[in-house]
Amino acid sequence: MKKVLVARAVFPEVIERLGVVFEVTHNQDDAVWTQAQLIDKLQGREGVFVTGTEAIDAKLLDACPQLRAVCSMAVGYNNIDLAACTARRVLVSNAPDVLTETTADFGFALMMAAARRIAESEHFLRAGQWTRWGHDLFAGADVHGTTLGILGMGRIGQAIARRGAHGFGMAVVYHNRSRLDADTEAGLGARYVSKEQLLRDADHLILVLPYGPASHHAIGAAELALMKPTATLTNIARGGIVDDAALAEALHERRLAAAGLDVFEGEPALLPALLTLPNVVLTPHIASASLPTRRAMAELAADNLIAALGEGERAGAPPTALNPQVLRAG
Ligand code: 8YV
Repeated sequence: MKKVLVARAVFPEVIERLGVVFEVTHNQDDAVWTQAQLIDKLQGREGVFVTGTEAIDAKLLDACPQLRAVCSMAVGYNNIDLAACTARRVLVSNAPDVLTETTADFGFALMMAAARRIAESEHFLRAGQWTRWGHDLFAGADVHGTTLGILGMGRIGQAIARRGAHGFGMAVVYHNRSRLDADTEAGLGARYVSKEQLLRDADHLILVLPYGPASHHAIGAAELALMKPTATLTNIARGGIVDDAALAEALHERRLAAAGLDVFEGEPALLPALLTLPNVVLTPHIASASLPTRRAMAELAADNLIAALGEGERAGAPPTALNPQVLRAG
C-alpha cells in the first residue's frame, strides 16, 4: 500500500476513505507542525493531503523526493509552488467549484455586515450601551440599488455578481485580468471597467482575485484614495492583496466608511490597529466554512489523491489537477 500523509485534522470519514486505499498517517490532533516537522512526517510518503495553510515549496520537495501528489482542499494555491512541483513531476490539485456559492454567500454577508454596521451595533448592544432608540443610531449605507464593484471575476466573483445584480438590483462593475465574453457579462448583468474606474464607482467593493506577486497590495494607499468615503471594502480573497496598514489608516480617518475582512496579512496574526477600529467586521478566514461545503472540499481533495496514486480501477485522472501534464509525462 502506498503511504500518504494528511497534514491537518479533517473529517474522520475522509481519513477512513483514504485508509481503504492507502497507509495513512494523519494529524487528527491538529498539531502545529513546522516545515521541518512536515518534511520529517513526509519521509517515505508519496502523497500529501493539505489545506491552504501548509507551504509546499522547492525546499520541501527536494527534501521529500518520494512525494508524487499534493492534493489541497483549498481553491487558492498560493501556498504551493506549482512550477516547482511540475518541474519535479509532482501532481498538484486544488478544490474549485464546490465552494463557489458558499463563499459568494459569505462575501455578500460580510459586505452587508460592514455596510449595515451589524457587528459594530451588536457589540454596542452586548456592552449594555443601548438605552434608547435614535433616528441615526447605526445608520449605515444601503446595499440594494447601489453599485457593486468586483475585483477578480472568476467563479466566485461571478457568483457574487449574480447575487448583486439579480437579487439586490445593484449595478455591477468588475475588473479582471481578462474580460468575460459579452454573453456571460449580459447573463451576469456585469460591466467591465478599468481598475481605476472600479475603485471610483463602487459603493461596495469585493475582492475575489488570486494572490501572487502580481496582486500583492493590489489595494494600497493610492487605490484606497480613489474610493468614495462612503464606500465599503470586503476582502474574502487572500491576505496580502490589501495593504492592511493603509486600510486601517483609511478606516480610522473615515476616508472609507467600513470594511469586511476574512483574510489578513500574516494571519492568523492581525495588525493590532484593525482590532480597535469600530468600522471593520473581522472573521477568521471562514468564507467557505459551511459544513456541507467543507465536507465537499475535503472529499474532492481525497478524490484527487485516490485518482493520482490509487491502483487498478481507482487510478484515473484527478478531477481537479492543476498540472495534469505530469501524469502524461510517463
Ligand atoms: C479555505 C480558502 O478555508 O479555498 C481557499 O482558497 O481560502 C478557504 O476556502 C482553506 O484554505 C481550506 O484549506
